Amino acid sequence: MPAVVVLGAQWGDEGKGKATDQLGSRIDYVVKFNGGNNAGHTVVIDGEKYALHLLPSGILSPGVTPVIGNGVVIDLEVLFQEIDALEARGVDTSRLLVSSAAHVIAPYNRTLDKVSERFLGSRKIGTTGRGIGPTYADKINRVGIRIQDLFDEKILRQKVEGALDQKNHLLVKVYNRRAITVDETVEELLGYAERVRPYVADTPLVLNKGLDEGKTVVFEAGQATMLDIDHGTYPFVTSSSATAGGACTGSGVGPTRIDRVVGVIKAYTTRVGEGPFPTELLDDMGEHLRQKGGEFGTTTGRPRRTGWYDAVVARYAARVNGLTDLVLTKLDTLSGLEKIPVAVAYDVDGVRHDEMPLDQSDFHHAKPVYEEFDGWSEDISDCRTFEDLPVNAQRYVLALEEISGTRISAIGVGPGREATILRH
Ligand code: 2SA
Ligand code: GDP
Ligand code: MG
Repeated sequence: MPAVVVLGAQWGDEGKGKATDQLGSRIDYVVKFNGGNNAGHTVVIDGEKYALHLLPSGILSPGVTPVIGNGVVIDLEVLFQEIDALEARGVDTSRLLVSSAAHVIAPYNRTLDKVSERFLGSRKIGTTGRGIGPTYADKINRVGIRIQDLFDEKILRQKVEGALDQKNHLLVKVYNRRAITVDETVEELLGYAERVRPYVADTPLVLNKGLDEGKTVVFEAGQATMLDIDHGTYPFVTSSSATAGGACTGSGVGPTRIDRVVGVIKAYTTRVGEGPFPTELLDDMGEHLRQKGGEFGTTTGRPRRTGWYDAVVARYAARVNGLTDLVLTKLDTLSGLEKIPVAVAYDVDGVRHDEMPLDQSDFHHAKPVYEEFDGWSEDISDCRTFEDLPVNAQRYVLALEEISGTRISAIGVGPGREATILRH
């Protein structure tokens, strides 16, 4: 499996970090290709918990080269906080490579993210407030700051001046905030230049050469399919390409080189932030899943919204990503339930939709059509083969595989690296 994309098939927090980390001993490079420190990936190794944001999950495996690709947006302060915190715990971060074309989250973009959410009020997106949207907007507007700009003060100053011309107008006139100066911004960014320099590399060249030599590369997505800027529940999405295509544009590796696309999917569904969520449970059962599954944001600590598995979403994710496999996670959270409903289709104003409605406003009031499965009472966290699972858990997995249209090649039964059942 020389080139494998690992991405989220729902609204994020499916357990991509664990899935990527688990491949650790068999891979050479892990590339993060989209998003930034809005991401939160929790990995548990020998009972020790690591929360990663900007660094690829591969950083925890000795021998893996972690790569921050050109599609990522980097908050330099957070990058070095994360590096320092991992080094203090004995993790070697020296192999890290950073693309010179990755964009930098300038301090004014963090401010703009927060004030614009406040300004939107009830129409807010529910962002993580990390400056992600405004930084990608700058990239598309061609006024962004890239890592390579940190090494030429003249160019950096010109770019910051250009960007601040527009931002200060917004900040002062629309949001009633103080203007941000070019000097303070340039000084802050330049302060990181020498520290980041040793990590900077021509990452598309490194990765393509690696593939030529038969090395194994994992492309690790942040966020997920339903939060993708093109394929997600727009406008309640993040501002990057979290789907399989993003792995190519965000890393500089072409689609002909990708061998497998693995969708990580929870045995139920969660979402954090605003936006439509047809199978959401606003009752005690929703609270039960949140508490039992520990469903709180890895980055912001926000309670996650919870609901049943949605096979319409799973099939959609399979289609837009060309999934070859699903990794089903958190099956253990469902232990102890008598019945487990699964959405197999939607009802929109009396019309059955077996696939995702074309129109977002239909999706906003889609009502799930449920099929119910029998639950199991046993604790499954020590199961290590499919046959170890109670028969109703096996039936549930096989039913999800069938209605989702993609083989389930691994099953998560706990947060630890070892708590996984491999099937293919
Ligand atoms: P942003 O900040 O512009 O990317 O927010 C836009 C939407 O994307 C959602 N989003 C996320 N959803 C799930 N998990 C994310 N990472 C953290 C985690 C989130 C946290 O792992 O738990 O700690 O709150 C993530 N990042 C962005 C966000 O909620 C908005 O709906
Ligand atoms: P990511 O953003 O997709 O990497 O996911 P997060 O790390 O934000 O959230 C997933 C959470 O579930 C983390 O706390 C993981 O440790 C945990 N986790 C992952 N797989 C499993 C599993 O199979 N069972 C249980 N109980 N927890 C899991
Ligand atoms: Mg997460």
